[in-house]
Amino acid sequence: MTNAAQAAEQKGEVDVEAIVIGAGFSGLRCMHELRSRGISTKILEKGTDVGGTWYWNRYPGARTDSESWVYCYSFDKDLQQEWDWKERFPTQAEVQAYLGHVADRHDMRKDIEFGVMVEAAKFDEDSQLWTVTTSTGQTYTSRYVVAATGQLGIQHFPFAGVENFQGQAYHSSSWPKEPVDFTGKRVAVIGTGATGIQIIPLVAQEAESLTVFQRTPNYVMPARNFALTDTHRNAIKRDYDRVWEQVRDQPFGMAFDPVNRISGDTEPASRDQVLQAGWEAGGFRYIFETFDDLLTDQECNDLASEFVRNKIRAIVKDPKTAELLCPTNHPVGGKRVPLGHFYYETFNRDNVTLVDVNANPVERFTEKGLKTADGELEFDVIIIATGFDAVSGALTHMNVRGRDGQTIENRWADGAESFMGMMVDGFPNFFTILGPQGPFANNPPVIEHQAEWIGKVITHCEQEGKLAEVSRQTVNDWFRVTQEAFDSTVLGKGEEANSWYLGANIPGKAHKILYWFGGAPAYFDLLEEAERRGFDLVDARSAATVG
Ligand code: NA7
Repeated sequence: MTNAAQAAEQKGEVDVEAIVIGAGFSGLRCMHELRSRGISTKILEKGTDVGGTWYWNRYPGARTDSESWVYCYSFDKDLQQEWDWKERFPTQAEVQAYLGHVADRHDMRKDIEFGVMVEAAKFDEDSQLWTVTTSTGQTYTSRYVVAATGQLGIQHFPFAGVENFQGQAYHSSSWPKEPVDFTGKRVAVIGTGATGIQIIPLVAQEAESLTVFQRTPNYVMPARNFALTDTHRNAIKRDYDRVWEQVRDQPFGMAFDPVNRISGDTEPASRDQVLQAGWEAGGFRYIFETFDDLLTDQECNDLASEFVRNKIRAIVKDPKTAELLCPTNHPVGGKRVPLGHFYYETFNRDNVTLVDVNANPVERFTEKGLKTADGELEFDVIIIATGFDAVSGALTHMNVRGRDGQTIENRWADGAESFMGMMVDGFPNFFTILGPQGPFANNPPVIEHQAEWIGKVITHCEQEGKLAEVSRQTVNDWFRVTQEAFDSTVLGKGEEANSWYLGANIPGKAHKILYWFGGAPAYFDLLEEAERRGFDLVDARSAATVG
């Protein structure tokens, strides 16, 4: 503990050693980590329960795109034996129940304040403490702040006039707790990202009519969800150590074995068979269990892209609709690949219409529906599935001030940057989980590694009497290798297709790669290397002049 902080704490100025913002997957794991290191921790949470992303995104069809047995924590072996996942891809309700169970099991709720929004966090250079202010006007002083604010906290709502609309309008991430009844209703869904693609097949079954507004078609993989049997669950539980080893070694943090196959070494006649097997296996297995060079070799990616387009053409009966659903301006993986639950099949229903927003843009809400370039369309319910100011939005919308009063919004004016997704120069003792340039992978294992690393940094700083701070150079160096890793893939074309992981989905947002695409295992190794170097912290005394 630094002298100033010690003095402040002795004077009773520290309310708690660490404030964690958010009680989702990251916040709960972080609380566990810090508590186990003897750091007193309080979570401030906007929602009225734990869950984070899984609390807010309760729209029909919301479920994970990662398999349940790896979309969870590994730190508590008894928990993984005790919890029974019901399906391959669990629903929002099931994931939220799981997180509630974790919070209860580890007696976390007593240190979580629900229903409070953090409005500001300010670092004081004299006391070297943070002051966090909430929507209720309450302030807390702490030595550390961890923003476990998730990647999808700030919704993108690009249309004006919703207040004039006489029907029901919902953004997917502010869905009412009570189910919405679509029976006999004329419904619109705007947006066909991972969210819209989950909503559309379910709403189509209830609504009188469903109009889908699509701007960029996606490569939608069939999820092929199934209920887990006791046999399957028990096999996973018996084998959990190996499952976590697979996750540790797989580039995207999934429990898949390496296939050790590249397209160039595979007989042309067999390539379709390989892709067919991946397509049949469901989920992300099409990407990760077919060809290892699918995301790095243009020819291989072209093959995989055309294979999906041909599937769309085979499934969707109306040729015009099928062509509209075929992505052509980006490679498979150039935008986050969504999983569909009979998504393409839904367009064979008589009550479903696809509108190409490029030819007929949505302009605004009206009293009766939507004004598009072609005229007004009337609806009873409009669902806005237009995504998020992802990764950085939750922090740039919060008044976070570091050294010299600089806001993080200002620091990130040219695009969000951090050291390994966790630390930003000029913001001492401040951490992010799943921040910019962290791995693009199944989130829970990434969260676990990051929470543990942050815990180690804090312990180190407490022991050495240091501030946890990195230099601008360290951040720049990490960004450079992140860019290099991304450039070695074929995914750069996602920029033309408004990919959110490039910041390209929000008008005016700086385009910058927001994820490490160098593989989760390499990232975990680099975390260990940084630890051996003393976490790449600057000397607290010279921190103010670094950069
Ligand atoms: P996404 O993936 O950002 O998808 C948003 C969708 O909304 C996408 O199809 C957009 O088209 C569309 N969109 C955005 N703005 C407009 C306007 N102005 N007009 C028409 N259509 C628009 O968000 P999701 O919520 O689906 O998924 C976010 C992540 O959550 C997901 O990847 C998972 O990690 C979980 P575009 O593609 O930009 O042309």
